Amino acid sequence: MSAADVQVTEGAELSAFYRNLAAAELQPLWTQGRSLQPFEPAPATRVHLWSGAAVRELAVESGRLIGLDGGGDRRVLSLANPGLGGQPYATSTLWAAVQYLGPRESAPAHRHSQAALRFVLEGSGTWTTVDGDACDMEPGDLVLTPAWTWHDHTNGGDQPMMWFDGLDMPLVNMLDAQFFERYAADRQPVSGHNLSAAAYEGDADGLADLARPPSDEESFSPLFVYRWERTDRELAGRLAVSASGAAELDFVSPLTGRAVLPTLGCHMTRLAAAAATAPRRKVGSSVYVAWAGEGRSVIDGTELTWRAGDFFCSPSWAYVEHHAVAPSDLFELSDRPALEALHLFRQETAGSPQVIHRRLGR
Ligand code: GTQ
Ligand code: FE2
Repeated sequence: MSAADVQVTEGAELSAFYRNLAAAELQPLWTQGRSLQPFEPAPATRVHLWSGAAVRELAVESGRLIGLDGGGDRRVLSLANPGLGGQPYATSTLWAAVQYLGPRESAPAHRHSQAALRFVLEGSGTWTTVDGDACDMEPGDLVLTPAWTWHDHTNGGDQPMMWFDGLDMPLVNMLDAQFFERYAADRQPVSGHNLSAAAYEGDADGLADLARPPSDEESFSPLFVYRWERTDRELAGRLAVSASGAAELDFVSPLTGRAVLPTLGCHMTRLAAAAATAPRRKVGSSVYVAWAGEGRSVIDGTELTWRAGDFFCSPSWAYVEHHAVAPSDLFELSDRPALEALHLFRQETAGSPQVIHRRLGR
């Protein structure tokens, strides 16, 4: 028998071995390449911008074409990241969407394991009832519907209402941890209006510094609505004493000083005209709502030009820097609290701005 014959025998034996592995539902690690253990996060999520004007127009059209009675319960358009193979998710861990509620419409009560929050874009006269507390929604307000709280939305006014929804949907679904329940009636009973807001008015306003004291009580904030007026005032105060022209805050629980929800974090950045943030990268993704102003952000070398109303996202471990052209406010939704809870969070700041290698226009 020649050496070549041995090779052939071994080759055939090896092929049979791989076939037997597959038949036994086994897979070798050694054929997988680096994809299972990349040297650093390798997200499928792409840097992307959704034009606010385009989203708004289609949301208005959905209001004209789609009823709430057809079993859909919510008239919602999700921001679908082009890197996620057609899944309706903004990033690998975050659901982000625009919800449209016409005058006198109401979206029925339900609850789910997925935690949700709303950042109000436009309209007035609508409230979200959260476990009996009817929270009025005005532009710039942040409204929480924590996991397993009953929630329904009612537009009692004559203006259409639009808000940004953020949920931990992909994360909870990936963990196979989702439960959903419909309330027996369209609306739950209201015990009062703006109860949590009244309880936490005053000094304990739920807005604190980036560094927050640890606490092991309470999984979510008992304050369900963070009024724009207070957010704005807090940002203005911080900007007034900022040397960089940038002011940032985290929305936190007034009880614990921790993130508003165990899986979702909310952050706000205010920039004076021509001010910028340093390039930072963190584990975990974010979705941004350009709430005011105009500017550009550089995310992993891709420059996005935005103005008020636009939405964009950053993948895990991508360097992010924001540059304001006009005085600007950016609302940021992230999965940071989930990563921190799992001790997977890291972040870094770079010394110099990124080199731009691609531009995404709007
Ligand atoms: O308003 O309850 O965007 O349950 C996705 C799922 C909104 C809501 C969404 C939801 C809701
Ligand atoms: Fe919901």
